[in-house]
Amino acid sequence: MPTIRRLSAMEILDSRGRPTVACECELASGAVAAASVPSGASTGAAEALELRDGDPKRYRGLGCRKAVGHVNGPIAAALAGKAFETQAALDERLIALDGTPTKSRLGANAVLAVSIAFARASAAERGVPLYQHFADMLGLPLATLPRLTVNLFSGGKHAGGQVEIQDVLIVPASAKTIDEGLATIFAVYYAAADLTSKKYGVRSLKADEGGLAPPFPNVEAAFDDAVAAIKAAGFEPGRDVAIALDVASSHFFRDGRYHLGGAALDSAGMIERVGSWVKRYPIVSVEDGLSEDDWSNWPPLRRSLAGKALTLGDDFLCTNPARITRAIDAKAADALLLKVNQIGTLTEAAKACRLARAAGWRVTVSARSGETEDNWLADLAVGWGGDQIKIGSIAQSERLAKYNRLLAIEAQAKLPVVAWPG
Ligand code: 2PG
Ligand code: MG
Repeated sequence: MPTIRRLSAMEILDSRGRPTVACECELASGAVAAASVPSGASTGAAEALELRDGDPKRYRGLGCRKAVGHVNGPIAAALAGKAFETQAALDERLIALDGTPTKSRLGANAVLAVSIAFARASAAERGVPLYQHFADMLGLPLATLPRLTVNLFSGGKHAGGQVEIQDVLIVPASAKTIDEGLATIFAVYYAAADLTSKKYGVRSLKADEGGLAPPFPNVEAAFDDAVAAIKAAGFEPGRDVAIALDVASSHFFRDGRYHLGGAALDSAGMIERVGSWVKRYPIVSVEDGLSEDDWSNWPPLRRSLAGKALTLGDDFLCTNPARITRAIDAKAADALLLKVNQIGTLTEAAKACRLARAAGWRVTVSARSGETEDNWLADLAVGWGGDQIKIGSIAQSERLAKYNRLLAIEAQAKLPVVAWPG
C-alpha cells in the first residue's frame, strides 16, 4: 500500500511566465515522482480556488508561495507516514484537511499538485505506466486513444481580442492514428499561417496556446480561412478535417447580452447565431456557446445542435459534479470538458467523468492556457477513455510535451483512436 514518506513543493513558472505549484511525492517503497499544475485565464466562476499570494510587488500578486507553503507545512505534516490504499483515500483526506467547498483554505493548486504527484508515485510503485494507473483508478479497460482537437485560430482572452470567440480548433476526423492526426494538423496549421500572412500582410502573432491570431475582421472570416486552409492542405472539410469551437461566451456576455461583432444578442439570438455557423461550416463541437450562468437557455441550445455538433460545457460545468448533475437532469449539454484543476483533486474529476459517461455524454480532456512541460494530461486522457483531447496548437513545448507523450503512448499501447461521433 502506498505510504507517503515525504511531500515537498516548490514554485515554478508556467507557459505565461506566471508562478504555479510543482510537488514531489516520495513513498516508503522508494518510489518518487513529481507533478505540476496548470492555470487558466478564461476561468469559470465556479472553479475551485487557485491560491495566489496577492503581493502586488511580486509577479503582480500571482506568486504561489502560500500554496507551496501549505504543501510543505500542514499537508506534509498531516500525510507523512500515512498509508493510502487508493487515490480516493488520499484525496478525501486532502478535501477534509482543506475543509472548504472551493479549496480556498489550502488552495486547489496546492491540493491538486499533491493529488497528481501521489498518483504518479503510486504508478511507479506498481511498475505500471501512468495511463494504466489512471485506467485502473476508474476501473476501465484501456481501449482507445483520444481524438485530437487542436487550436488553429485564437481570439478572446487568449489573444488580443481580434475576434470575440476564443478558439477555432481543427479535428483530424478521418485520421486513423495520433501520428497521422498530427501530420494532418501540421499541414493545415502551416497552410493557415501562409494564407493569413499573405491575406493580412503580417506574420501571424501566436496566442497563449500557440494558435494563430491574425487581425480577422469578424468571426466568420476566421471560419472561412479555416476552411480555406483545410482545402489548401489537400483535405476535404468536414470529412478529413472538421472544425470545433470554443466560443467561451461567458467572456463577452455583459448585462444580459452577448456582445459579438458589434451586435448585442439576447440568448435566443446567440443560439441562432451559433446555429447559423454550424449550418454554414463543418463544425462538429461547440464549447460554451452560451454563458456559464445562462442555465435556462442551454437546453434549447443543445436541442438546436443535436445530431450536428456536440454541446460541450467548460465554464458552464467547471468539472463540478453538482453542476454536471444539474445539467444532465436539464438535458443542457451532451459533452463535458474535463479540467482537473477546475475541481482540485483527481477523485472529484473522476466522479465528474463517470457522471458524464453514465449520461451517455462525450468527454473532452483539456489542458489550460497556462501549462507546464508536465505531460500527465496525455496519460489521463488515455486512461480515462477521453473521446477528445484539447491541448492547444502544435507550437510551444508545454503543448508539445503532451502531444509527444501521446505519440509515445500510441507506440507502446497500440490502441486505436476513438472514432469521431457520427
Ligand atoms: C478553455 C481553456 C483552454 P483557460 O477555455 O477551454 O483553452 O482556457 O485555460 O484559459 O480557461
Ligand atoms: Mg473553454
